[in-house]
Amino acid sequence: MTSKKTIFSGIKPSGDLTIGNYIGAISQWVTMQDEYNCIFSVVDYHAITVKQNPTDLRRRILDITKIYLASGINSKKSIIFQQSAVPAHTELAWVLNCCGAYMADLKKMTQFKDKAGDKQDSVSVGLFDYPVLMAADIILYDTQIVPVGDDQKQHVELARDIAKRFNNQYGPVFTIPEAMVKKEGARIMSLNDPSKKMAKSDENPAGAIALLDEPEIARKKIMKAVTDSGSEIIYDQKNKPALANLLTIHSSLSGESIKSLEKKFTGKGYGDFKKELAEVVAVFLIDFQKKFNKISDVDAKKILEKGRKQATKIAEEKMGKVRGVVGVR
Ligand code: AQP
Repeated sequence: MTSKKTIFSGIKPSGDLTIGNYIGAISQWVTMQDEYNCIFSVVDYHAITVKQNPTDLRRRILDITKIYLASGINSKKSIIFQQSAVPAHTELAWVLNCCGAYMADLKKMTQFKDKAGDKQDSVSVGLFDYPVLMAADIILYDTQIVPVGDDQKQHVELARDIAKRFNNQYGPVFTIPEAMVKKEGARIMSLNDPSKKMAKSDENPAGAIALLDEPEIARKKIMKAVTDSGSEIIYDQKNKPALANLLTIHSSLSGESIKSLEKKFTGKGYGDFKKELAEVVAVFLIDFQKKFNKISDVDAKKILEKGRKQATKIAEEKMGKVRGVVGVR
């Protein structure tokens, strides 16, 4: 590896990827490829923290790989690989469970509380422990920067704490990572409920636009999106959270600034704005899906295999050190 800083990030194949994943994560990664050593993973072991259909899971792993490529992740510049193909991730997660992670940390994780709701005693141990596997994913590669949406900041903070504790006990084995969160589009909200994040595993598909949604269906979802009271097109996160979310989506996909959108829609209403946004989203999806459909499963598998070899080399070297300092094989 060169003297460039290292970036690691990933997405779990737990549902169909949304424009939230694209705006908050993938589009940011694309622009970082020249400046950083980039490692992007399809983090499939994270997906099985909740029940998955194996056939769908296998399909989604390839779809995410193709989505990375269609978005502009270049396998000549970046490592693209499937997490479960590099066993060092789960091995390190176990070591960190024992040497670095505390129950109290995990109990504080808001994503766990949101996902488990009132079923905390009957969800899988994996759902509770998933931030430790995420910490392993990150620190295995001496990652310096983790580009994530704002919802994942807390997990990166935890990875830092775990790495520091491990280093305090065993010496300087791991680099301490930092989260990098984009200012705009860091959290795209549900189209039904602006207080909830747009999520790929949302049970109600009307709240999210999937990257592989039919453009006509996406158009209808935008037209049906909830709006706030009043009619003026102004960005006001506090009083007009639904409109603020739609303006962010428009600006992120069209490249037009929110200020210029406010100006363009002065004197016009929500209907006019939604119509234009529906068009912006449909045009984006048509173009994106054209690129996606050009990539075959065979090509995606070849890229994952190349990435597996590259990632294994780095990960095994680090695991060798970890096993040594801990005192196992
Ligand atoms: N709504 C969002 N807005 C901005 N960024 C988002 N991300 C996810 N949703 C939004 C970012 O995408 C990456 C995906 O990470 P993940 O799949 O490992 O986990 P996640 O954050 O739990 O994603 P989802 O879509 O919400 O999945 P489910 O519903 O399965 O839990 C991260 O960088 C995240 O910040």
